[in-house]
Order: sequence, then C-alpha cells, then structure tokens
Amino acid sequence: MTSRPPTGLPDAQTFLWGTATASYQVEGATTADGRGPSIWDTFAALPGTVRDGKDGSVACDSYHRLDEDLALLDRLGVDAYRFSVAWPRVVPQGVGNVEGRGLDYYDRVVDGLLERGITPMVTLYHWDLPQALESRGGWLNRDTAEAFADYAMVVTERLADRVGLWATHNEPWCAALLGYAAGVHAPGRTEGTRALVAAHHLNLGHALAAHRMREAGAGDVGIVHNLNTVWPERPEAADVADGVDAIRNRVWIDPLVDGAYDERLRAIAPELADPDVVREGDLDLIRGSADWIGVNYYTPDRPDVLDEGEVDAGAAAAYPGVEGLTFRPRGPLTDIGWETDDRALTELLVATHERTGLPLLVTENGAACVDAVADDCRVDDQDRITYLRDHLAALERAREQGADVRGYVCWTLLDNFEWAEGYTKTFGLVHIDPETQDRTPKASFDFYADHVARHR
Ligand code: IFM
Repeated sequence: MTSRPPTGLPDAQTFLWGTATASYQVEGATTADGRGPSIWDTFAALPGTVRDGKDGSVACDSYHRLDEDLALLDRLGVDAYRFSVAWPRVVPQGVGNVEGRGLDYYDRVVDGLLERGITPMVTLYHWDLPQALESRGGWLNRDTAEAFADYAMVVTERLADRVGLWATHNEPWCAALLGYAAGVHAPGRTEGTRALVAAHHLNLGHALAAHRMREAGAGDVGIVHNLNTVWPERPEAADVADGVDAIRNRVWIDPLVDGAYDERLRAIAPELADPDVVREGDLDLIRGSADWIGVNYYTPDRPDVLDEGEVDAGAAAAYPGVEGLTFRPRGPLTDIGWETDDRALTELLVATHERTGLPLLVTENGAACVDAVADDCRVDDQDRITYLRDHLAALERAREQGADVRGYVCWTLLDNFEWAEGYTKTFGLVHIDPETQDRTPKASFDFYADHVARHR
C-alpha cells in the first residue's frame, strides 16, 4: 500500500488526460485465481454470438502482463487510467464468498499506477455480470441491484484508501438494451420493452452503491453513459427521435436529475409506472446520486422513419416500443460502421452539462480503424489520428462554450476483445500480436502522448 492520498475528481482548473480498458476486454485469465464465470464467458461460448467465434479467455492477457501495460501507460504520459473491476473475480458467485486473490490483482493495478503518478479511475461494472446472478434473472431481478451494491462495498473497502474516482456502471444502455432487448450482447436475451426494467435496476444498483460508497468515504462516485445527440433526419422522424432520446438518454438522466421517468418511457414500458417495479423511495434514492457524469462518445444518432417496405430489425430490437425506426448514418464511417462527426461531441457535452449541472469527464472516445500492420508490427493509423485530433478540438469547443469537462479518456490503450465483434475491430493506441501478445504502440499512441504532454 502506498501512502498517497486518494485522488478524486479534479477541480475545475485541472484537467485529466487518460486512457481506458475494461476487464473482460483485456484481462484474459478467466479461470485464474478463483474467478467465477461471467455472462460474457457463457454468451461468447454460444455459436454465432461473436463475429470471429472468439472470447475473452486470453484477450490481451493483461492479468499476467500488468507490468508491460503499466510501462505503456508511463510512456504515454497520461494522468489517469480508467479500468474496470471484474465482479466475478472478486465475488465469484455474485454474492457471498469474496475471492481475495481477485482483490489482490486490483491492489497491484492501483499500486502500480500510483507509483507512476497515474490516477486510478475505477469502473465497477463494465458488463461482466457473474453468471450465477444471471441464472437468477440478472438485471431483470431487483436482487441484482442489491448484490451490486454489496460487491461495490467489497471493492471500496479494499481500494478506497488509494482510489478516489469511481464509476459504478459503464454504458448501462448497452447492458440493458443490447443485453436484454436486442440480445446481441450478453446475456443475449430478447425481452423487448422489459429491458427497461433492467434499466431501472441498473439505475437503482448505481444509487444503492453510490450512497453506501460515499458514506464510507470512497470519494467521487459517478456513472458513465453513452448518451447521444439525436438528430432526426427529417421532420417526420420527430416522434421516433423522441423515442430514441427516451431510451438512449432520458431513462438514465431524468431519474438522476429529476427523480422521474417521463410519460413516453412509461408508455413504452408500463413497468416503469408499476409500484412493484419502481418502488417507493427508488427514485428519491437515484435523484442526485452521481457526483459526476462520464460521457462516452463515438458517433451521432440520426433516427429516421422506415420507408415503405424497409425493415430494420436491429433498430427495432435495440429500441423496443419505438415503431418504424431506422438510423441513417452519413459517411465517413469508421471500420465498425459508425459515422464520424465531431460536432456532436461538442453539442453533447454542452447539453449534458446544462441538463445535469454536474462535472463531466469524457470517459471514452476513439475510433475503430482498418489498421495495416507492417512487418515490424508498426501501425501508421492516420485515420485514428484524424479522428482523435478532430474530437480533441471538439472537446475544446465544448469547454469554451461553458461545459464543465474535467478530463478526456481515450478508448482504448490496447486492441482488445470488442464484444460481439470479437477481435475484428480495433480501437487501440497499441497493437497486440495475437500470437505472441507483443505490444507495439501505433502512430496514434505517439500523437496522443504528444497531445497530452503539450496540454498539461
Ligand atoms: O469497446 C467498447 C467499450 O467496452 C464500451 N464503449 C464502446 C467501446 C467501443 O465499442
């Protein structure tokens, strides 16, 4: 343990430059040291769920290569490293028995960061739910919210003497809507609008954890969302755009700011008006429960109405209850098919600041590019550099317009397991040789290192 005091949210004059990873995407070692199975282990083992048929069992092997990753962070010169704790590594069955060896690993991560002067930014839930909890209903079961708060306290008790900057969930929209409605992420369920019950339990889990963590003196506890600008393609798309905004943005932000789910949401999912689901006191607990908001931004949403005869099963599944919806991204697209438009980042940060009044961190931003790998494993990823340069400028514009943004975290340090895309889409600043696990910084690594060095 080091004697360094916990480092929380920076003040308005200080800015944190960082990079990020998430446990299942980089750690590997999914059966090491008592780790229990997660929903992603189960889901990825099913045929057809992951594009290249692979999983996170090895990933970047970061569990065994911590020193190499720390050396990369040191070389990058970042102020902060955002990583997530794997719930099944710490509480293998989701509740009950705590696995000390799992906590020891995160001790080593935190100490290694602090020794290098890097602030740890800990995310407690980046989608690797213990399978044992899913077997009891997962996020559709209210007990999971309570279990999450208990797990959060186990981590707090171990790390809060050195960690002061926490996020409860990462992108709960993906956990709820991709996991329980579209079924394209773990646990792969297709429950339609009932996914919004999962959303409520994620909101509740956040609030239960945040209150207990704050009481225990954990520091600054926020939540990370992939909120989005919603730009309707034409006036006729106003209604579907409102549905997208409800499910993408308002289901998270309204309870946090106002302690309410609005009429549109309650019409889409009547459960949100059911006192057995949203129980007395839930919304009061959620309101005001974040010290800061993390904004993950990649691409704007351009909802539109379907043309006659047109079908968009993906949009219908991910936005249940929003009839006749499609999205019309405009080029240029990144390798994952996402539109590139940095103006949306400025707009989103200004709007989120105005709506919440809370300090913001850009907790993810980056691009999946077709990375041509040279014989020496170098990658001259000029497309990623262009994306980052444009979005860093957009961030500056947001700050000039008054958005209280206290940091920027580039996604991601390493090429890693990109969920349903497997290893086919790369966002990393560092290339990983899949055979040897050798790490080779890309041109974007040098670009970002230089940007960080010049903007301190
Ligand atoms: O890789 C993901 C990350 O886990 C969550 N945010 C989006 C990234 C790119 O898809």
